[in-house]
Amino acid sequence: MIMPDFATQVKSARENTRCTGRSCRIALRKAARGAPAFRKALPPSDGDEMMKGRLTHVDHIGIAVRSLDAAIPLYRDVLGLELELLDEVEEQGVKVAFFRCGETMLELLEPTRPDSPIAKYLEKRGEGIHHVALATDDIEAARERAAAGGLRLLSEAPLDGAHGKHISFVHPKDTRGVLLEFCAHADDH
Ligand code: CMX
Repeated sequence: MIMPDFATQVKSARENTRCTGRSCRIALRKAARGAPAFRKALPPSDGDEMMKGRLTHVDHIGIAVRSLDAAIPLYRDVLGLELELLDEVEEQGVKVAFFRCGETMLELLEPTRPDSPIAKYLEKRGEGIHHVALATDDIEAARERAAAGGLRLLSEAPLDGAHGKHISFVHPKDTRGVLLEFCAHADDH
């Protein structure tokens, strides 16, 4: 489906909902969520196909750190977040600590070996936000949609991640400089 440009979408929403300013932005949000009264403000989509591999929420934000021992007290004791899980993902060369913050988690990542992607990241950019992970209940469909949109997937199949999840990365150069991860509970896949 080819999406009209942004100006055309706003014009169409204004015409269809006869609204301006803030109310128009609300109408566009409702249209984007598929609220029936506003659906006509957006171009038609083939419903079921669009739902497959839908990205439902930010599952976690990955933060590269040099040392979990040094970083955990900040997030647990100073910020007061609940430390939910410590894990090691051998395949990725990382040790991780997950902190719950509502529906979203913060994942601190420390490299366990020099060829870990996190070690390379720290060397080049220092500590900071490394990736944003988006949850889906169908990781294969999310991968297919991304690939069909011309995005480069960084593995040929989903990988095992922490927390018993299946994960898959998209190249940051294809997503405006953000390393995106799709993740799904193993049971969902
Ligand atoms: N976010 C944004 N940009 C990034 C990035 C990141 N996390 N990592 C690398 N880049 C950028 C680099 O800055 C560089 O840009 P420039 O060419 O403009 O300098 C470019 O991408 C290439 O980076 P690189 O340092 O040469 O690294 P590689 O190409 O060898 O690898 C990447 C980059 C993303 C392909 C690799 O890190 C990868 O495969 N990542 C996915 C796996 C992963 O990150 N695992 C750790 C987390 C595991 C977990 O959560 O469990």
